[in-house]
Amino acid sequence: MKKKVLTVLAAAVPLAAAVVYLPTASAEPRASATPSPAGCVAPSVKAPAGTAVESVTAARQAGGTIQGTGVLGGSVTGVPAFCQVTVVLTHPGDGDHAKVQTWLPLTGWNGRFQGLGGSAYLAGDNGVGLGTAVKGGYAATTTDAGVGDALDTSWALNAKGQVDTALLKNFASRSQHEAAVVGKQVVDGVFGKQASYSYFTGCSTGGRQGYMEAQRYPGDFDGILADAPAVNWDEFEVATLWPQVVMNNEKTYPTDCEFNAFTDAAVKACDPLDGAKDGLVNDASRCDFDPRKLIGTKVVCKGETLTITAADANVVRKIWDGPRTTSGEKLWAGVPIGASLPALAGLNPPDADGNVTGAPFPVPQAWVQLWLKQDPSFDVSTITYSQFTQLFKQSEAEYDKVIGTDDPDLSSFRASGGKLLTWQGQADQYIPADGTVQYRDQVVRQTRGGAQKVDDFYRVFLAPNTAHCGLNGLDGSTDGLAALTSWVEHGKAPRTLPATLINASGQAVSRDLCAYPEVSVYKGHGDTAAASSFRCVLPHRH
Ligand SMILES: [Ca+2]
Ligand SMILES: [Ca+2]
Repeated sequence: MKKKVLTVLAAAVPLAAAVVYLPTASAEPRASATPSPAGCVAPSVKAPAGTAVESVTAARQAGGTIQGTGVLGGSVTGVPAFCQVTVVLTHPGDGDHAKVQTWLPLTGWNGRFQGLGGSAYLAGDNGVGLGTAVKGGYAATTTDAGVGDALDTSWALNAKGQVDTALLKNFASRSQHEAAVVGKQVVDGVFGKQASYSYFTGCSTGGRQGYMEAQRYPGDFDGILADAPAVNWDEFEVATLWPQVVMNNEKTYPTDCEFNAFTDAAVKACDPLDGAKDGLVNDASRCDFDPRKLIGTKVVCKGETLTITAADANVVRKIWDGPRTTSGEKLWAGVPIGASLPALAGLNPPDADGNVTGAPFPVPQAWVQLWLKQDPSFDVSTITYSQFTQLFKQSEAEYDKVIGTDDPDLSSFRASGGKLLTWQGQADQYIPADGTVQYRDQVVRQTRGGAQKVDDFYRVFLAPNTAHCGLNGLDGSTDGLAALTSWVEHGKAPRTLPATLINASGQAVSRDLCAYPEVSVYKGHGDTAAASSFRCVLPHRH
């Protein structure tokens, strides 16, 4: 289980080796002068408002292969020599120490600055993203926000056993902004020249941080690439525990193999609804598969023949439907049809007596135990349906303003000329894309001129059959940063986002991802493996 968790979390790290780079603007050397640092020496850094600088150090690094730190690991090869500047910040009185790292290429700087976000409970990058950025010519900055690794939540509670609100604020909102302020100064100090453009990139927690920047610190970045964003944190972080709550309350624990039988059947049934049997569910909103169709079906799991029961189908129906109150009011989106079910509905191996128990995904489990219950020993398997509703509402009441990251007022970001670009997999097993498009719909409602005006500065692209942060290399690839730099620097708004996707048969196919709310439909002729056989249209609502 742990290995699986790490594999999917690692998907949030741009694995350079696995990414197929399309011909892009970001890969071109910039024509303008590219200053080299006079030397790798610690620059003077003015403390961002509310902070004090504890130390500034600089060290020349040889580059080469960079190994990612912590549980996410990963590596990037061929990184040129760089200057590493480390600035430690504190918020006086809070006793925190946030480490802001900036990596500056010693040669070939492209004139751009890039801030990098984190994954799960990791606030920043583990080195792989920084190395990839330097390799691409960027000067790059990240911060650890004074917290821990991706699954390290030891910082959640203070010595009194209460929520450490200072560290939560670091993680939720302020440290990323402070890193941007510091990183830009470091670039200026080391190169003797300000960056021409500044960008932010992140997926999952990193995506959420990008949205927080756009909402609260609209002047920090010219362009923000915020993928599969963990916005609506207060809601979905509880909602992702729902599959476990369903299994425990229904006392039914389908195996991974049985869950996958439901997903495979649904994908197969929904594939042709978009006009092309291409192994992709292009319009997920049309996919409405009744899990009861599988009752009585026999599936072979690890050599054993199992029969799908009505109880199994009921569990899947509730997980796809998503959390509801006991009176039937919908609380949040469920796991999307087509997304991996065992990711959140994982099981522990049977004990000596053959009893099976759920293995909750550690990220929402920690959120409930620590930030909601303030009790690290709280057993999430005891949560009833009515207690689930209470936890969900508690999370909204206490944390919406802290980490919800769902303020639809992007007028200042828009006025500053910023561009916000997002892609997300429609088979995201951790963060349903429904929350992301719901946010965009709210921005549209809030913006005079509606969707057309929003398209001028904020676009969302959905990727069929793609898992959480999957286009970073596991499920396919796209070059969102190239599209973003072209938008920011040349005013070319991306109408589509060219991508490589992996269809249900495991084949790589090219597709132009459509800007939400448009969906991809088959033209009726031509190779279904080619993007040119499809076009983007507004979906038929039904
Ligand atoms: Ca299809
Ligand atoms: Ca909220």
